[in-house]
Amino acid sequence: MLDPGQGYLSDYRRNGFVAGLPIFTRAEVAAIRSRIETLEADHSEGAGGHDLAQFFRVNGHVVIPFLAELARTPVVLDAVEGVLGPDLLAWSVELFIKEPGSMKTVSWHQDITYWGMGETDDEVTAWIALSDVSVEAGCMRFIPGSHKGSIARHEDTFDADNLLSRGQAIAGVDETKAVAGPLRPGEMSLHHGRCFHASGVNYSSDRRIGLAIRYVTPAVRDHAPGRDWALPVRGEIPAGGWDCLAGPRALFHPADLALYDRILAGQSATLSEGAEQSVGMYAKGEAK
Ligand SMILES: O=C(O)CCC(=O)C(=O)O
Repeated sequence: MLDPGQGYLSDYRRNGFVAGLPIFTRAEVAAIRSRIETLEADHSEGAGGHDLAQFFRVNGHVVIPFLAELARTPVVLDAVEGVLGPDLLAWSVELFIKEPGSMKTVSWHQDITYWGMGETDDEVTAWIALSDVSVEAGCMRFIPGSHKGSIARHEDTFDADNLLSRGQAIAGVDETKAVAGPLRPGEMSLHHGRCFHASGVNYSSDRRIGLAIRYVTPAVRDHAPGRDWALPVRGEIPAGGWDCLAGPRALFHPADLALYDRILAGQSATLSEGAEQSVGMYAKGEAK
């Protein structure tokens, strides 16, 4: 387990985020990145009516075995266990890729706003840099302590250059209080589901690649409406609000693709609640 004496837990609790935790060596990062880029080279068309970019952006762990494996990385789970306790599920595995020269950004938001999890403290994102995620490359910025408040009002922008599904944004964030969380390749940040965060354009000459794994505890959906799915990754998962996944059978296995569709339909209903236009769930040609 990462040593709580290193201060990462007290930083996380005080600020709602912590950055710079060492997870993968440079060689491990290169191997992971190469697997991602091989998938891009060989399977950009995706499968089952979804292109690869959509799988990368949402729930890739349902159909890509390698992404499910990454959600079980012991050193990541050790760090997350320090925050959430011994019983853990991975709710989503996502890749945030900003190509050099693209105008993609992420507006100020709190993750759990539209996830149907209420205002829980029991969700955390482990975000691992698979490239040099410097300030220049558009690393995340956070507002320290913002997780201590409630969910703020978000406005939908549906901006095509926004990587969020609704382009949702919190108005009036005092950016003078923002703290950047640059990460070297292989380093991780953890952020709380109510911590305000955003990220800017990638001005570097390399792709900026982040692997975001969203972890929850069994208790999170006990009082939430509707269905949702997650992958048990550590400890004991008592009967609760989650439909549990075992992980994909093989890359793009037809049964897993069918499950992917069901999960997307369920989550899309939750994510779209209150929106004035349809929420694309990152499908090709729709607002990302
Ligand atoms: O990768 C980014 O720039 C933003 C990621 C993010 O908002 C998240 O992981 O919650």
